Amino acid sequence: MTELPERKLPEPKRREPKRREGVPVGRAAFLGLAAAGISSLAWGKTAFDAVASAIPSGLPSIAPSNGWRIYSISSPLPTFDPATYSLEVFGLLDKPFKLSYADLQDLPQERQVSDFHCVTGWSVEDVHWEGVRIQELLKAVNLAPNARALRFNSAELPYDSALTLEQALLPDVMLALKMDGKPLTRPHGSPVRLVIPQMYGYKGVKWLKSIEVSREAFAGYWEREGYDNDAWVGRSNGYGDSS
Ligand SMILES: Nc1nc2c(c(=O)[nH]1)N[C@H]1C(S)=C(S)[C@@H](COP(=O)(O)O)O[C@H]1N2
Ligand SMILES: [Mo]
Repeated sequence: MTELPERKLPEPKRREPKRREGVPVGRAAFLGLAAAGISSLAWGKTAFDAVASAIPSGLPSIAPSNGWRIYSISSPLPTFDPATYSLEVFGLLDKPFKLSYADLQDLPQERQVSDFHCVTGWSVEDVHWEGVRIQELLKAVNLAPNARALRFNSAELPYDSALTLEQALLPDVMLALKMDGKPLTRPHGSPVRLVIPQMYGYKGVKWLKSIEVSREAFAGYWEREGYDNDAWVGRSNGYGDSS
């Protein structure tokens, strides 16, 4: 894999998401984000891929290519120390709790193979994930009657996203500790990232630090920039019948 220099790479779009009141989208958001200095790292497979991925919406599209791009909103990337890491679960539940990395590893681990899609048009097929179902995580807790959603906070501030409980409990949603048979690497979000194959990649918070049980799935980092809360692959953000 060729390492490319850091470049300004806001989440570009091949198609504009639905316009929302007061939320800048598309070209304007691109310029605004670039001006604010928000950057992403792209380690594409080839320089061509990286250039293709950096093309903002509105320009002629290049056929999407496959392979991971490493995305982040700040640098340096969060570091992970197994001795001190904890995943905190708090909010609308009877007892807030923290799990160490060892605690997470001690929970029943599930495996799945699923495709990964970024809303900007690149995909990775047949990713092998291993980790903990949300169901398992919440097994022993009593949620408050008004609990309806989970907010996932990254150690990479201010990255976050949220799912309704119903979405979070889909059978193929997991907190992944391993990717393709190995513990998550730092660029991919070590020690744990959210995986929801039926939604676009921006819902999958890397460097997961805490989960807040809340009343509603309020807008996360990219959602505040105009991307859909319900990020169903092929039917959100202007794709499929959502447009
Ligand atoms: N903390 C954090 N999580 C994140 C992002 C990010 O910038 N920061 N980018 C998201 C987006 S838009 C995508 S497509 C995937 C990319 O995963 P990768 O960096 O492992 O390729 O991570 C998602 N999770
Ligand atoms: Mo993405």
